[in-house]
Amino acid sequence: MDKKFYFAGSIRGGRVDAALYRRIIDYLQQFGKVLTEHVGSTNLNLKEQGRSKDAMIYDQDTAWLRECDVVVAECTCPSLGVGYELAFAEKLGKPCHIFYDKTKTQLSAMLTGNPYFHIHPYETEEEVFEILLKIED
Ligand code: 6K6
Repeated sequence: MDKKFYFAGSIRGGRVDAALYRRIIDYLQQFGKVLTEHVGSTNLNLKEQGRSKDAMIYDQDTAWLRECDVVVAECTCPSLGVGYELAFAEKLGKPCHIFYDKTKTQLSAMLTGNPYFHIHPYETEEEVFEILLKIED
């Protein structure tokens, strides 16, 4: 059975790293199915869509968090939604791998201070792929 990944990355928090998300999603697809492929899309509608459409997003994403085997989050660009998803995934007992570029940001102590999370600071994009390969071995 293919592994199911939940990839989390900033949407309304800012799309500066969207192309990197796309490359990580493409890389993960060799190991299984990425449930949240849209996070790597380069032409997203970032506007609030009203409570009912946003409620559909929330319902779908929390269902995918329940369904996934592992969460991979890229956290260089801070995002309230990604922080929420990580806390939600922790409560579900899902393994969570958190990546951030340590030359660009400092991660929240609410993540680095929680021993539940697997935290992967990196300096180059190649390191991200090397770590993902080790995780999947
Ligand atoms: C349609 C197509 C692509 O995106 C949309 C509409 N927006 C969202 N769709 C699905 N998931 C979303 C959307 N907005 C936020 N999320 C979830 O929250 C994603 O799983 C991201 O990991 C995270 C980003 O949160 P914010 O706070 O940066 O938006």
